[in-house]
Amino acid sequence: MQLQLGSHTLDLSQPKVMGVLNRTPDSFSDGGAYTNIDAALRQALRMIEEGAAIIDIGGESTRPGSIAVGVQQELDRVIPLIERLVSEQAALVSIDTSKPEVMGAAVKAGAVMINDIHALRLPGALEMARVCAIPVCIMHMQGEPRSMQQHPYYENVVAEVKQFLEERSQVCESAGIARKRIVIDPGFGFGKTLAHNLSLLRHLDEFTSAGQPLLVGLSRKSMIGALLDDAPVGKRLQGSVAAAVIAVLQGASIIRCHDVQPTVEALKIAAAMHGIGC
Ligand code: 7PM
Repeated sequence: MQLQLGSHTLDLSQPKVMGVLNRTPDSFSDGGAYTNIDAALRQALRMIEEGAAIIDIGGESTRPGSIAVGVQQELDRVIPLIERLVSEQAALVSIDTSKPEVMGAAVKAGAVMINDIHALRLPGALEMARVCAIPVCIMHMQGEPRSMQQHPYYENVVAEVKQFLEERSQVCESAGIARKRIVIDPGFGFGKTLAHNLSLLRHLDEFTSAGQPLLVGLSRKSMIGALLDDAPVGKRLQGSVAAAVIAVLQGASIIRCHDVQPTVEALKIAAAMHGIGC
């Protein structure tokens, strides 16, 4: 499978890593705007050196319990960084947003992919993604970030998440977004209990049947912490890498993560197993 990202063709026969770059105040808290953008740029360049194929840039915190930010604030956080990264021709940039205004501005600044945890459900997002004509990752989420972890409930989490992604893919297609540009993501941790997340991981291979690339984000998430005797975020590296390996063995093509170098190395081992052909 291949994904056309601007003028670059991403070969997904080997799993690829998407490095996370959050431009939210909690991730780059000290100093003025200039220091912030420099620190963010350095982090992006480091992730590229370590083997990230895509850098996912977000200016809106989506962590459980978080509150929404305004359009201008989000633009201020992400656009200068995208412009600098793209001008140095350093990276393929994905814009992590649900707001059509931010999608449009980011693509104008050089982003080549849209990552939307709301799966283009905000007013105007579907139309903006169509006009941008670049790949879009649509993610499943039950509820909204503010409250989604309060009472996640499913009759059958795998069937329901699959059905949602298929329905949204159809809506996107009807709106004029080519199916080969639609990447799907079950949304680990987004309105899901540990048991729900584990069911999704166990049955992840079922999500590849539609022939669309599968992206997953497991890095540092609470499910990893829960499985490691409530390890804090800083102690979830090995668990996150293990989860990434499981995900690619189950058919995931793109791994969204924070710790690029260890993840890239681990995925090379997993990919090598498929490579020998005997
Ligand atoms: C707290 C909880 C902080 C979760 C940050 C997060 C995904 C995503 C995020 C994902 C796609 C994080 C997440 N997770 N986009 N954005 N898939 N497509 O780990 O799993 O950054 S936010």
